[in-house]
Amino acid sequence: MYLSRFLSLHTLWVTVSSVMQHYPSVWGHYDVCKTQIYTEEGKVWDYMACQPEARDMIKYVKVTLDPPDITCGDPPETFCAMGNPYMCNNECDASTQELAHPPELMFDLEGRHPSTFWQSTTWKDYPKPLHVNITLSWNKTIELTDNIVITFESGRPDQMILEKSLDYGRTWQPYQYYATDCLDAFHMDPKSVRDLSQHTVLEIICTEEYSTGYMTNSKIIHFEIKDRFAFFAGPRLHNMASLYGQLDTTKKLRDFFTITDLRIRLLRPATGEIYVDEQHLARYFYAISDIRVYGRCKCNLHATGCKEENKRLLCECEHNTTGPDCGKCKKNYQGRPWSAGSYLPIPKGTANICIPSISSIGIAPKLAMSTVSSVQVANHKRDCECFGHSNRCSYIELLNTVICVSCKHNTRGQHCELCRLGYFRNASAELDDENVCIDCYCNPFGSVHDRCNDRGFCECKEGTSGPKCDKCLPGYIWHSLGCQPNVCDNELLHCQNGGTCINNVRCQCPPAYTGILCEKLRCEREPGGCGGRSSAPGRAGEGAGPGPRLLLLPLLALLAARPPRGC
Ligand SMILES: [Ca+2]
Repeated sequence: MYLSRFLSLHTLWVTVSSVMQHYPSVWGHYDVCKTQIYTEEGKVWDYMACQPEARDMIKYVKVTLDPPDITCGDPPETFCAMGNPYMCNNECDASTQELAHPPELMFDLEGRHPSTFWQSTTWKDYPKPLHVNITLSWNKTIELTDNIVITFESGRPDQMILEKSLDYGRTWQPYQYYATDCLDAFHMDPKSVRDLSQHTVLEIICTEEYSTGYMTNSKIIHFEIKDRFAFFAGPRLHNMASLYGQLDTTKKLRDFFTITDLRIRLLRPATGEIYVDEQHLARYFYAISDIRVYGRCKCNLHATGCKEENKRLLCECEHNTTGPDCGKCKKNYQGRPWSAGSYLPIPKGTANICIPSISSIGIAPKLAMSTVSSVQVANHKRDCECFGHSNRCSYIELLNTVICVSCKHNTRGQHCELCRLGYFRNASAELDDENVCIDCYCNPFGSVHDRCNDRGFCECKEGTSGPKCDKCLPGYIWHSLGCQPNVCDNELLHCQNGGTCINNVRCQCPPAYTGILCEKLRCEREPGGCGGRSSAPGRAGEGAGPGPRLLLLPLLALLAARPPRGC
């Protein structure tokens, strides 16, 4: 008794602890691309989805300013103090280190006092706009993992657009608009990221939160990555699995957080007032002390390392992949098309490794199709990936590919990843579940065939309805062979000449009438027809036609021939 209780507790603990070790509580898993495991075939590699750690991406950035001569100090000029706009004897001089404000001071180590900062020329050409584009380029796709933070030394600009590029600066899309008055500046209603939801998370908004003018104490502007993550992962990002699941299945969402370049478009400096003080234009300029961008190299879940080589970031690709983003299979590893790794199933994901090209793994090329075990194909089962529905694969020379054979559990396809005809995908089961495919159960009489769509709906014959085609549309009635149109009803198809509709399938006609709706005189079908008698063929509604009269004649003759009562 005690022993069995102990054993069951022990079993429970083993189960719980094995589950626990698969669910790391911190964000930062997917940090291993492969491990060695022992199987009956010996030591083999077990592969999993992996990604580099998130880090400070500013170290690797290249900055470009447009116009190129927009930095102050060449020639030297004076500007008004940040805290006191009427003290206008500060100097910017590019040729003197202490008085110069070059762009690199936006990216140096902060924390010292006073801050180091880049500064533009003043707005001396007013009313011509003071426009500056600051472009940050990585020459590599980056996935953002934390807020973009820009710290101004001047007041935060009255108007600014943060833009992103995904194609190395060829095309740009807005990320967020910033203005003291969104409606006036960009014809947009002001919004905060907190006004968004899971469904509107990709909306590009204009915010007034960070543009409160010259005299405000706060100097920081955010682009809120974490608040957007929180719509999926919860307020403290405790459910990253949910976010990863969404990123895996929604390309648009993944692309939203992916960049190669950022562009800060400064459109109007902080004025702090409605009107620009034209007597003191040295009050107006842009100055930025710090820009922070955190993210990770995008390696398509095929690398944990990302190194700088010849001033360019490159993924250190695993899983037999190559390219700056591990975006293709290595030479001799093109046994199937390249595919990005997947975060699913949580927590180890799916590696989708590139497998050796068939010619490089010693399969006899003369075979048009040969059934071989996974071990023969490439020495480990990974090349025979059948989601547990088969353990046998074939090599098809013509396609130069390996396919699963004898897929069980009603599956089919190269990796037993599809359902057999007559079955549909169980949306609540994983691909490796034995119950992944459900029988369509199409009614054999009501359906065109036994196949159904991905929601289990069958294709119905005329007059038939219902997901399984086992119901009849109005005007139809189920016979032994499916739905047939009603012969008669009480609406459109009336039985005529006094006929009665029986179960919608036939009219029971008076003896003198015949036809589907009792529309014909029976005598019309007899030899000689209806003779000289009125043969008005039964018109609809003509219940009192010649028929009843014809019936009455012999009856009256019979009555007349009867002897009087009482004799
Ligand atoms: Ca700085």
